[in-house]
Amino acid sequence: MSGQNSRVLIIALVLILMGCKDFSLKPEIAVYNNDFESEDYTGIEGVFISIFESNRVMGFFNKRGFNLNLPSLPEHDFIRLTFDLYVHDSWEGNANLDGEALDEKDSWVLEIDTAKNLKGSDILYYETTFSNGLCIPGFCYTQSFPDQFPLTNDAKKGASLLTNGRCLWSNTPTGTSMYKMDLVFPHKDRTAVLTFYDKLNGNLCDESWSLDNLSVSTFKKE
Ligand SMILES: [Ca+2]
Ligand SMILES: [Ca+2]
Ligand SMILES: [Ca+2]
Repeated sequence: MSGQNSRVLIIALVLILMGCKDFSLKPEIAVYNNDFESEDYTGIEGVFISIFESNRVMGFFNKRGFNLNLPSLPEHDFIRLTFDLYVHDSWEGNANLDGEALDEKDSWVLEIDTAKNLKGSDILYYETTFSNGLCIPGFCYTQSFPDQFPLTNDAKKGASLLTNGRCLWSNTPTGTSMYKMDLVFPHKDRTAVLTFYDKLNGNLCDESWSLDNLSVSTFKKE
């Protein structure tokens, strides 16, 4: 399966699961849960905690991120991650997609088992872009989410909450957009390393992200 096809499969699975009201009936096993309030960072490399609106979050990050090591998973066919992703300040999404500088996009990335030397098609790689930029009829700093890069959607599409910015836009009441992420990947190995990072181009005050309420579960094919 090509990388593109596997991404399509992942999107399809996410859509199916999101639309499945009986999800709790599947044999889903919780394997990790952290709201970062209790200072338990077992398995995490790259811990950086800050307070955002009276809440402890992982981050904020710019051009970096963290790993979560899960060393003993139950037997499973799929791994599911849910978390709150805070997109702070002036992310421009795909703003430069049609220009010369493709690297200028503001991406957020999740990789699973990067170091396991998997075949290219088996590497689990999720990349999307977010935008907090202007989006009016006729002009929009588009983003890829809720799809993966390089698809295009309006800025802030799918956001669950808009709140104050973090730094550059700290006085802007819509300067942060929060997304309730829910991602499912085919995965069988009994260990997993989850790598969360970004490919931002501005500095930390210009654009950054934080993450909270991270849960991981596994389930088997029925
Ligand atoms: Ca928290
Ligand atoms: Ca920016
Ligand atoms: Ca940017």
